[in-house]
Amino acid sequence: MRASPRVATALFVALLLPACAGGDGPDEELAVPAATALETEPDDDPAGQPDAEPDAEPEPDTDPDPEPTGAPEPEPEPTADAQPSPEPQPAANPCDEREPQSFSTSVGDFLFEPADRSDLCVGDRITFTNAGEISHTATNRAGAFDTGTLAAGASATVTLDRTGELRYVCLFHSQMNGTLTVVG
Ligand SMILES: [Cu+2]
Repeated sequence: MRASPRVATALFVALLLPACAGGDGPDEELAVPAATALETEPDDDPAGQPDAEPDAEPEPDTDPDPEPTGAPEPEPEPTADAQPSPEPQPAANPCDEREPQSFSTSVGDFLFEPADRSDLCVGDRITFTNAGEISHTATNRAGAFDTGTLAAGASATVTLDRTGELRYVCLFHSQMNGTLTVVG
């Protein structure tokens, strides 16, 4: 029942091999946790990287949005429509295109010549000159103007200060009348 030398050698070798392998084993086991520790450390850095990525993404999103949504193109169209409208306005009032003017009206015995004038403007002046032999007036009863009494050869100038059809008469001779039309 005694063990042969070969068996004893085999047992010895069997004991040595595990011993040698066991010495290497603990070193490898220690190296493995060290590697895992290094892997956990980099996790902190990646955590910072994802934060930077989301910050950069919202910026490009906001920039492209205002450009396409900014609709300055429709705005010029309404302005183009508004431009034609102001053009007819100056044409409607010729008095905006000229300076005040002066006119002369002859006052005869029992008539004004010319009696009527049109297209007058505020600021225009009318000079009435009595070319007759008796006194007359050119009077707007609404108070727009009044020459007062004009003796033979006398004259007076009135300035138009309002728009409208300004009728006037001679206070001495009701058959003497005329109309000054002030348009602007
Ligand atoms: Cu008169």
